[in-house]
Amino acid sequence: MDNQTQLDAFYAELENDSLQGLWRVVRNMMSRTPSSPARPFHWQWPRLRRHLDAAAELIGVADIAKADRVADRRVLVLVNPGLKERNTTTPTIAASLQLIRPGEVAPAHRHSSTAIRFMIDGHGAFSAVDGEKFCMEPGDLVLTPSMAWHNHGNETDRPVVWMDGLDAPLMMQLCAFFYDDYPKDEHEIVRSPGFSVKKYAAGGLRPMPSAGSSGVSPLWHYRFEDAYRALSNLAQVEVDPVEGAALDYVNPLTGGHALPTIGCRIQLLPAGFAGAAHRHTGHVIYHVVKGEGCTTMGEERFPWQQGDCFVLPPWLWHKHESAGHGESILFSMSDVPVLEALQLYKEELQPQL
Ligand code: 1HN
Repeated sequence: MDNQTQLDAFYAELENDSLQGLWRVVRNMMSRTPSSPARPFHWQWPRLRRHLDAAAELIGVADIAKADRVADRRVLVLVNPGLKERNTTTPTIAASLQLIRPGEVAPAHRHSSTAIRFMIDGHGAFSAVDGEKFCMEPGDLVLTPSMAWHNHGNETDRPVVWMDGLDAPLMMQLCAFFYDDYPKDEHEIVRSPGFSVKKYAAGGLRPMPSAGSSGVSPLWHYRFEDAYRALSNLAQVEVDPVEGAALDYVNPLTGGHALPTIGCRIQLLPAGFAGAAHRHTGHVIYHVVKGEGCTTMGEERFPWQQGDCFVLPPWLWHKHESAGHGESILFSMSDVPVLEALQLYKEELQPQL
């Protein structure tokens, strides 16, 4: 037997005994610097809107519910071209856009996956989370902590669109997914409108924790009005060379991230802002709330406008610029809280040439 035949036979025997030579597979298990199947990618709003409107014509939420009673929502997932088989935006977070027609109900369910809604278009549609109804204006953020019951509805006379962010891919990877349907379409409302904001948005004063407080923020509604005022104030006194004026959504009881698995941030880039380049671990999904500009990721420039979404993979040099004629605002979701919890968050400023 020649050497190759001997080796082939050996490898076949190993496989038979559920073993593998590390030297044959190690390249798929390790990389010298962080590598992700996610690619830098950009979705433009006019196309997103067109497809959402087509989905609104073609697909009824009630029809989805009849076909498959799991997560019956009219949702378009932003599928990263590097993650087609997994139908996700990054390996940790799936971003999607959801359109709800007037009078529609997205039925109540809950899951171990943590979620957020970020309102894009429309006034006054709601998401009800564990018995409180949150009416959303554009730019508002609503949290759906792990295992919180949630249903959505639109009692206005126009369709609404928001962005969903779920850590479902991470939950699947961790094999920690639980899912339940609620026996009724809508969960009972047990709290008065504005309860969460009245109790927990105390403008820098720390509210008293309620019994059973967990690490998750008890404030579930962050209004754009408040975020914008804070951003504008900040931009008057200090603009970070990389991020512009940036604010993270936090748990008002602890000052830590609002959610354990999805880091939410909003940043204002003043007119003509040309950010310095940096790179860090973690994936970021951006949504353009306002304005026009350009983000360079690696060698590629991605010019963006209001409504667009784009993805930044880990450890890729990137920088943000805002057009000269006006300020821009970016909302983003990242897996940075997970990396921080595991002491894996690292950041580098690109050396100036
Ligand atoms: C989901 O349950 C919702 O509850 C939205 O509104 C988007 C994307 C993937 C998996 C479940 C919702 C989702 C989702």
